[in-house]
Amino acid sequence: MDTVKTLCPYCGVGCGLEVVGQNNSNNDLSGWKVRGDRSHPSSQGMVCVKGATIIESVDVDRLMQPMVRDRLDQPFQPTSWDAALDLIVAKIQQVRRNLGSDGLCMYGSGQFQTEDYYTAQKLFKGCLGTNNFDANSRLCMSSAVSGYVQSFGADGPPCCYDDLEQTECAFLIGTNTAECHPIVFNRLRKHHKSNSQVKMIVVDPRRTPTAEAADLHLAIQPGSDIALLNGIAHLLLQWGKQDQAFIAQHTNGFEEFATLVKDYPPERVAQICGITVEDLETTARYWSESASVLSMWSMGINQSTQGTAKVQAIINLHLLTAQIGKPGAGPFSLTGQPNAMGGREAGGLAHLLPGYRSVTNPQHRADLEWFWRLPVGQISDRPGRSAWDIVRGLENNEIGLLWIAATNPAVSFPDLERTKAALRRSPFTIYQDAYYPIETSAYAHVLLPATQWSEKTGTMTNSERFVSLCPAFHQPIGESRDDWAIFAEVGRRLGFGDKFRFANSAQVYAEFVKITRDRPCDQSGISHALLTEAGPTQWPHPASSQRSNQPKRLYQDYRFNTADGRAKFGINHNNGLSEATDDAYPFVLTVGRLYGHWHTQTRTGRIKKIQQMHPQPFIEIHPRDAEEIAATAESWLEVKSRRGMARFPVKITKAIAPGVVFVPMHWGALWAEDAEANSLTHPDLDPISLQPELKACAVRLRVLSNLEVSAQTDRKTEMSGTLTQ
Ligand SMILES: Nc1nc2c(c(=O)[nH]1)N[C@H]1C(S)=C(S)[C@@H](COP(=O)(O)OP(=O)(O)OC[C@H]3O[C@@H](n4cnc5c(=O)[nH]c(N)nc54)[C@H](O)[C@@H]3O)O[C@H]1N2
Ligand SMILES: Nc1nc2c(c(=O)[nH]1)N[C@H]1C(S)=C(S)[C@@H](COP(=O)(O)OP(=O)(O)OC[C@H]3O[C@@H](n4cnc5c(=O)[nH]c(N)nc54)[C@H](O)[C@@H]3O)O[C@H]1N2
Ligand code: SF4
Ligand SMILES: [Mo]
Repeated sequence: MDTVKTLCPYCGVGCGLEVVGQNNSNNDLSGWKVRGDRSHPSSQGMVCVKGATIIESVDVDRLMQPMVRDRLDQPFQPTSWDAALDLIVAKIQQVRRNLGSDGLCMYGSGQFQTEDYYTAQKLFKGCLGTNNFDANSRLCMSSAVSGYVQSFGADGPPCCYDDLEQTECAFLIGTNTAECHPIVFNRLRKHHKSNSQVKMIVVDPRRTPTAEAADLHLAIQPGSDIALLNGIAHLLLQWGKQDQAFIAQHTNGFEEFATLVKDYPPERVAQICGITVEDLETTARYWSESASVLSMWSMGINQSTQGTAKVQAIINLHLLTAQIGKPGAGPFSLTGQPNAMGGREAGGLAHLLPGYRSVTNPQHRADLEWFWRLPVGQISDRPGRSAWDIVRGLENNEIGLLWIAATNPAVSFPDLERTKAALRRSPFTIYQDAYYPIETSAYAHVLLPATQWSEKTGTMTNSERFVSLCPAFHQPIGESRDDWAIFAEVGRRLGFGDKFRFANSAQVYAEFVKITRDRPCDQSGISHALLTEAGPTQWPHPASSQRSNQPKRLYQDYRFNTADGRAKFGINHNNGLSEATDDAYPFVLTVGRLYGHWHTQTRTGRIKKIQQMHPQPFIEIHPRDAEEIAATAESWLEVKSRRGMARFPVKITKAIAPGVVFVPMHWGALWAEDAEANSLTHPDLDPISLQPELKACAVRLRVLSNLEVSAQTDRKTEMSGTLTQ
């Protein structure tokens, strides 16, 4: 039997896995088993149901070979890799002639390995000279990135998981950690349970399993987080609980901040948030009385038109009280995807370059031009198209070639009807994924089969900056190829042979780490060989460093990455939701996740145990609201927003705040009829992070008649039918 140490390819917790089985000549994976790796520093042997069952999805419904078609209404025809790559290269050249390089566009994913990300940046931003590479992290972590940059001068979560066991007060806001980062939550929960003085506060309009475990649950109204955070600051200042010395020596903007929070007295804040003054005061008291406070957040904060401002408002509280750079303290964004962190390091958003660099910074562009041996001025100084800007570009005929990899925008983008209409306009779409069918395959002209976890070797960085190696341990399924290798081959065929001489992904990583040298995310001392020998390694890890003397936390010396080394208070008022409720659309819809499923179900929908755990979509509604619209436990609701419609069976529960309804994001067109959450959402963006407000829109509800319910439940989704639209 072989035992392979690897990383779970689902969430950003980044649990170490041990996969045990026997490699056989027919590539049969049925005998392989997965268990937690006790030696992994982040997860210490724990796994959740997703990690434990991952192997079951690896060889089901895989895309086996490249496929092509001229038009979306035609069936796909199998083709060879050579023919598919020649076609792609010819199209790229044609688009460059007709529209210039900015007519090309790639949309990638936090599920890429760092080597995939890096190769794509070199091809697009370097060789082709367009910054049109964005990733699904734009829908996920980009507000955390811009919040950190605004406050600290650089990205990078400053905390580590050891803080979970050292904190005196965990402040969880806009995160359902128990279901979405289960092993982080296990570690925190254990600490909380065994130390009575440790406090846990959860801020979420839903009483989630996370909130169930808290000492204090603040069920605030969606879109009121900044009022709450400024209200806490108001009380801390009123009580004189700020750390004056830290503020004076290490921050800027305090005076303005103190003036701002005068506008947030307790009564006003309680009223905006829909909570009691007493609960607000208790929260501020926990903050002020705890020797260490650790904030954690994810999509309930980031996915908002004020996402960056919300992140800054959280960080403000840490600056006010000097709760940073020490054990058990700090503002900790929990990364969603397994390698969204690696994506940030490799420059995988349309405004970034590898090594935490920015396309708008002349020195940063010059660094990369020199390193990649490109002519001066080759890298564009304009940020490329962010996720939603791809839809606008397609609508305006500005995109000639769209290349989508490792993400399923035909389910996960906001305003799906508009998104789908835009995808249908694309002159040429390449879709590179491991599975078939997937909702987005319906919008592709070329399908490229990608290898995935277990059959490709590469690195991923988790939420606490640990880089782990995920080695290939069996043959690729079908004719699938590694993402980085596909990008490199296209680069060579376009005439950039000298830039893509990589024989394997270890060489790609070795090149990448060189440009992280002396940058905040310095990992120039890490290599595939080191990760194999010594195991997961946390950055910063410069070439000269010893493993043992690396700081686990950033900013222990209180020197921030700004010009004067000081962190900055953000000055932001609470603007509320981008789409407020009104008489026509009186409810706030919020959309999120369930413990067992992963996003659009490409893997988890194909795992029996998980399907049984979450058999169908539903809508959560408060008993008071249910009574008002005359819904019973057996009802189905039609949900309409200004953009679309969906239908769900009802779940009446006090776990949701009155006036708010919740639906899971997991059911796209392949998995249920009319249950796409994003047919309802809107694409309004945060002006800085360009992240859409996927967490909230205004809807109205109608109870379906018995006749409508039976018609709805009879309509079975024909997978192939959906795919040839
Ligand atoms: N099981 C599972 N785990 C996952 C994933 C998955 O698909 N399935 N995906 C991974 C990814 S990529 C991500 S990004 C993370 C996401 O992890 P989370 O952010 O924890 O998950 P969500 O359910 O999207 O949203 C979290 C909570 O935000 C709350 N919320 C909504 N509006 C507001 C608001 O205005 N204010 C506040 N304070 N809260 C609000 C919702 O009620 C919800 O409970 O999970 C990762 N882990
Ligand atoms: N309303 C609403 N919408 C949301 C959200 C929300 O909370 N509310 N959350 C948003 C967030 S945070 C996220 S992260 C997105 C997620 O949305 P998506 O990224 O669209 O969802 P996934 O189902 O994770 O799609 C990942 C795809 O990558 C493929 N894949 C896996 N590994 C590999 C590989 O190595 N190579 C290649 N080429 N393919 C691979 C999988 O088969 C799968 O098809 O959804 C966003 N949309
Ligand atoms: S907590 Fe996240 S990384 Fe860990 S096993 Fe579960 S899905 Fe995988
Ligand atoms: Mo995400």
